[in-house]
Amino acid sequence: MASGRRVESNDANALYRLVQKERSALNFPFSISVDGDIQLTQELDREDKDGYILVVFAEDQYGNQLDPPMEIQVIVEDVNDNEPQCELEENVFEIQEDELVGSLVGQLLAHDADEEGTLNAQLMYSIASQSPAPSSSAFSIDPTSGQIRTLKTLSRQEAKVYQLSVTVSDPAYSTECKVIIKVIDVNNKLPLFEKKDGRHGD
Ligand SMILES: [Ca+2]
Ligand SMILES: [Ca+2]
Ligand SMILES: [Ca+2]
Repeated sequence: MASGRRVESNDANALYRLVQKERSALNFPFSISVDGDIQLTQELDREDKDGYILVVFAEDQYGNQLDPPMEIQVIVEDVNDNEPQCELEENVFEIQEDELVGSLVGQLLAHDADEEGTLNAQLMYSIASQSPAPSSSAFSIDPTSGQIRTLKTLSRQEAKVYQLSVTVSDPAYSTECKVIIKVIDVNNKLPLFEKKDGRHGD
């Protein structure tokens, strides 16, 4: 940040003027003192704007330029001030009841508004709870990708629908995302074909 930065003209009587190079609808959060000190006038938020180009003019009392305008680039560094967000209020997945152990059920999608590729936006996934309460856990989640897989062969007699609460965390914050997994019966379609064919399976 440019807080505390000073510019100095060779002319001791120079008056300083500070403008923002690009047009912006946001307030311009910098000012310059008579001594050429650049100050921050309000808190910066990288998620609103991640950089500024300031132009400093040194002028005499008649507004004539004493020096060529000086450009100062300000990069707003990220802080972790956003908690992870679930992309959907409810993630609904379906899986057939005879799928092999380890089958992919779906991928939970979450988002973090902090700077991509940094720890501030690095998300970790873990299953906080499963309903109906398991005799053994039915699902696992990959901590980095959010991919949910089966830990056992599912049976509709055991449960037709599972509800998972998944904790999604960055290094400072966490949020809970809801996942609904419907267990689909594949066998109930077969008798229809058998009747049409007039044949009976074993
Ligand atoms: Ca922010
Ligand atoms: Ca964050
Ligand atoms: Ca941030």
